[in-house]
Amino acid sequence: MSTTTETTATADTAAELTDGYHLVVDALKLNDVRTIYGVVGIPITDVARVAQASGIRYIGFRHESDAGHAAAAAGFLTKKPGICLTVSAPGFLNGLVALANATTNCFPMVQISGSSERHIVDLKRGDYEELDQLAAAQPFTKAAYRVNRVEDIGRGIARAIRTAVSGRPGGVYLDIPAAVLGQVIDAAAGAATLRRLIDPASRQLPAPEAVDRAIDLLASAQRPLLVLGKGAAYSQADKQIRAFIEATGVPFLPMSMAKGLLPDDHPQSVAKARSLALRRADVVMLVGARLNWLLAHGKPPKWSPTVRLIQVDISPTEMDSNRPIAAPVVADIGSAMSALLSKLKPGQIQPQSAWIKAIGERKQKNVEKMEARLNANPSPMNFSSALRAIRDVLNTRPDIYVVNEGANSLDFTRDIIDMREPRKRLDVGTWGVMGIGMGYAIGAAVTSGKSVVAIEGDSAFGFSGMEIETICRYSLPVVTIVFNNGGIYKGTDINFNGGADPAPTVFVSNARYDRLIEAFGGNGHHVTDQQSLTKALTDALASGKPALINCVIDPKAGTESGHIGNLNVTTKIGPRK
Ligand code: ADP
Ligand code: TZD
Ligand code: MG
Repeated sequence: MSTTTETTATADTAAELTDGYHLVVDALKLNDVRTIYGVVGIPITDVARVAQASGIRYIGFRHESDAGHAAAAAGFLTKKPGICLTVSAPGFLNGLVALANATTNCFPMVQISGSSERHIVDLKRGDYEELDQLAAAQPFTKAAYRVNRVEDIGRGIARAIRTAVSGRPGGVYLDIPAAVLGQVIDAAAGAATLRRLIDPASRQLPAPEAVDRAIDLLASAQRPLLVLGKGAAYSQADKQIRAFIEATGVPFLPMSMAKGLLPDDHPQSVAKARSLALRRADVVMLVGARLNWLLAHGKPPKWSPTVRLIQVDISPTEMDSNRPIAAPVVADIGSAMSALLSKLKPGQIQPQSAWIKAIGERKQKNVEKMEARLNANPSPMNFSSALRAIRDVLNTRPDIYVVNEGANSLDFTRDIIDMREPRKRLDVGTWGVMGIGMGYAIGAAVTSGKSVVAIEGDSAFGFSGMEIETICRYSLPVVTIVFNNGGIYKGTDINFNGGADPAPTVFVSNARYDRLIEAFGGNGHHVTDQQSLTKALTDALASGKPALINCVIDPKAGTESGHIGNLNVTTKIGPRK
């Protein structure tokens, strides 16, 4: 009898109290967070445990950069910030790479990190994992906040989420010191501090005169072009964008992560006549694409010296960053495209037929050139022949996510693998960063429940390769294809010193990446020709199980830095002993 009473008393007491750990989880849940990506340890292990117990999915990684990249991918795909959880100092810094990358790419993400004792850290008394994380995060993020009292957890999480997802999306850092996580308070009082965000990413309507200006400029064009960037893909305004493009007949160029927003085989796509379209267009409308290095800063000779520009972007300060924008449209893309559509009069925008014809002819010429390369069947395989086999399998599965990184592995894949559905391609993005591969693949698989094919250079794969254990642990439908040419760009460089050390760009030749995944119960395939590649990929996709295909590519295939070799600064002296 007395035992029963005691048990009830304990339960009652527990029900009346809460702590920082529970409030973090409750605040996230209240704002519809369903998944946390992280690596646990002091002081945040119990955040993950409490999250799991309360029905939030916790995906544990082997390295924080990968957890962060997964969260960033989730942010891009869902329009809600992906959440990454890290431990103090080194774990925080590992995650920060991904947070900075998310910010650079305009993906919404929140990194929540535990941190060490403030009164020790701030006097530099030497705490376990001591670092002023708030200060360290500031320059690399859209914003960085710290919660100093348990009753501010709800406010901190609400602020972090709204900051990440509103306006131009980006990465937000939220610092929660261990002591705050451990603070115990009255449960009802704690619950009262939580807040559910109302409309965290409000629509931003364009000014009517900005819309008129844009339409007038486009209507005055003879050779108009529309460039779709990953901001357009992110906006999920797929219907309005397609309707505007089809209503106007304006040719469009998808940036790499906007591929599939309209299908790559759409008759108005100029992806296969990119250089000609950019060089000759007289009016270009940028939709969620920055005029940065990926678009040669809008400068001749890649662009016409007299081109006039329209830019649709949520960020007013993006305008004029490189070339003057004649018609800025500051708005969210969905609202902007709806407004443009509603103001557009039938037949008002008419690209010259000679322009459409010139693009069509160039496309055909380039496709024929590419087909010749794709139809060759060299032994060992090169990038084109391997990608032809992969393309033929993926053509039957437009629902599959494609993650892609490397140098030559990136360029050839982007050009050869057509995308037919929006937001199905995730790649190295604005920074051209290596290491996103397994994180993005896991983020896409977890978010969508669909299959992912990660096409990876062997160097690129190495940055996050250990996460194949994570993929196996959670039985995710991820097929990783490693284009194994034995090195960074290629596997045949020599050491100019003639010594025993390998050249800076080369790896162990004939490495068996397929055996790595077998250590964790996944399926490894080692392929050296198109037929076995086709079979391995088909089987792997049909099984829905984790697989890794070690795809042997000629070590001589590949060029320095792929398509951006021109960015290497070389002198006539060159490397020497
Ligand atoms: P890409 O690399 O594909 O050319 P960028 O990352 O350079 O694309 O450009 C994306 C742009 O999209 C950024 O300038 C960003 O401000 C903008 N953007 C992101 N989301 C939205 C949105 N919902 N509405 C309008 N613009 C957006
Ligand atoms: N480190 C990081 C984080 N990002 C980078 N972009 C690089 C280093 C430099 N780098 C590139 O720009 S591409 C690349 C590196 C190391 C790898 C290219 O080799 P790969 O691809 O095997 O992945 P290919 O197919 O052999 O060209
Ligand atoms: Mg390589």
